[in-house]
Formats: sequence, C-alpha cells, structure tokens
Amino acid sequence: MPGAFIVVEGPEGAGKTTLVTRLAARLRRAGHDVVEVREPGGTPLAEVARRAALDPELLASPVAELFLMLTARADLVAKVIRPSLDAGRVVVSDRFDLSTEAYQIAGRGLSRDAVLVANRLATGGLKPTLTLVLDVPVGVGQSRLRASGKAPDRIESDEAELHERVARAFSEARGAGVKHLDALAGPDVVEERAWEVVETALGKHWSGKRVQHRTGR
Ligand code: T5A
Repeated sequence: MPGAFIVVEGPEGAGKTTLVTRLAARLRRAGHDVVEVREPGGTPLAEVARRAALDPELLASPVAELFLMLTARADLVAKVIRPSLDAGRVVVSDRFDLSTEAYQIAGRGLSRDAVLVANRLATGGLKPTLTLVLDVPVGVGQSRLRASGKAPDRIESDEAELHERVARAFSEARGAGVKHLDALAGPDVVEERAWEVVETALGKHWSGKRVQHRTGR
C-alpha cells in the first residue's frame, strides 16, 4: 500500500478522539493528504451498524456485537481505507482491530481463533502501519467521560469487570507496529509524545517503500 495507516486505540475515555483530531491536523500541516475515520462508523452502512451495536435498547449478544463491528469494518475498509491508502493518503483511525481483540475476545470471551478469522475476512488482511495504544487506568478514562457530559452508550454502561478486562488487554497488547503511550498527561503532552512516535514510524515506512521500489521487491 503506497499510503500509511495509523490507528489510535485504548480504553473508553483514554483520549483517542482528541489525539486523532490533533494528529490529523499536524499531519496536514506537515503536507500529508489525510483521511480521518472512526470505528465503528465512517460509511452510511457502518454508521447504521454502530448505532445498532451501541443502542442500549437492542442488547446485542456478544456474537451479534462482533458481527456488527465487523460489518462496519468490512464496509469502511472496502470503501474508504483501502482506496485512500492506494491513493497514497495517510489514514488516521479512531480504533481498529485491536479493539475487537480487547472487547470481543478479552472482554466478551469469544473464541480468539474464530474472531481472528472473521476479522481477517472483514479486513482482507489489512494491518495498520502503526497502532498507538493510549494507556490509562479504567477509572481515569471513565471520569474523563463523566466530566465531558457525554451520555454513556450500551458498552460504556456495561459491567466494571468488562472494562477491566478490556483495559488489561490493551495494556498487554504487543506486536508489529504496536506502540504504547502513557496517556495520563494532558492532551498537549500526549500529542507531543505521539507525534515523535508517528514521525519515526512514517519515516521508516516511507524509506522501506523506497528500498522496495529501487530493488523491485
Ligand atoms: N468497540 C469498537 C468494540 O467493542 N469492538 C470494536 O471492534 C470496536 C472498533 C465505540 C465503542 O465500540 C466498542 C468500543 C466502544 O465501547 P467510541 O465512542 O469510539 O465507541 O469509544 P469511546 O472509547 O467510548 O470513545 P470516547 O470518544 O468516549 O473516548 P476517547 O475518544 O478515548 O476520548 P476523547 O478524546 O473523546 O476524550 C474524552 C474526554 O477527555 C478529555 C476530552 O477533552 C474529553 O472531554 N481528554 C483529556 N483529558 C485529560 N487529559 C487528556 N490527555 C485528555 N484527552 C482527552
């Protein structure tokens, strides 16, 4: 893929949306063509799936919840993320597949193997260039959300143990392109730390592409 795919992940209220907006603005100032997306959501079909997944009246079962998330992801990847990456843009996403590992596998206890297979089908194997995980204790994220005055959705209002399992899964996440950031500091400090990581990751990504181009690989 000629473009780059940056994902911001973490528990509820960690500051993902705030950081995505700031990173996108900064990338634009640095001259990149940037597309901002959020998961679940970002296409008309994905927004319908989001509303269904988060509606407290609908009480989706864990498997139904998984497929709503993956319906949203499949549509977003096919209609927005892949075409943007193919056109050389930088896509910045508020959540992606690490959220499925944290919520549906660690949180809901669904089979890891089955979820990973279904997720691969939804993404066509697409992997982020960089996944920035914002580490905050559950209580900090929840008190930030309370202070923001936003009404809690179905998953946000779920049992405390679910959110503890989700936060643990995020804090233990490791793998290619996964970087952790201490997100307890204020938004300006978090943005500066994130920017350093993004600049380094993009530098490596683009120089890798140039080598591949020169060597024909
Ligand atoms: N989900 C999603 C799944 O179960 N499986 C999946 O595969 C996927 C993709 C999505 C829900 O769907 C679930 C997870 C979620 O439950 P959402 O709205 O995207 O819902 O998720 P939330 O985490 O609930 O998003 P929020 O917008 O509520 O939280 P954010 O984005 O982490 O936090 P943000 O930036 O909105 O900030 C919250 C408040 O804190 C302040 C902000 O100003 C704001 O008031 N703030 C800070 N305060 C102090 N210091 C900082 N560094 C701060 N950064 C932000």
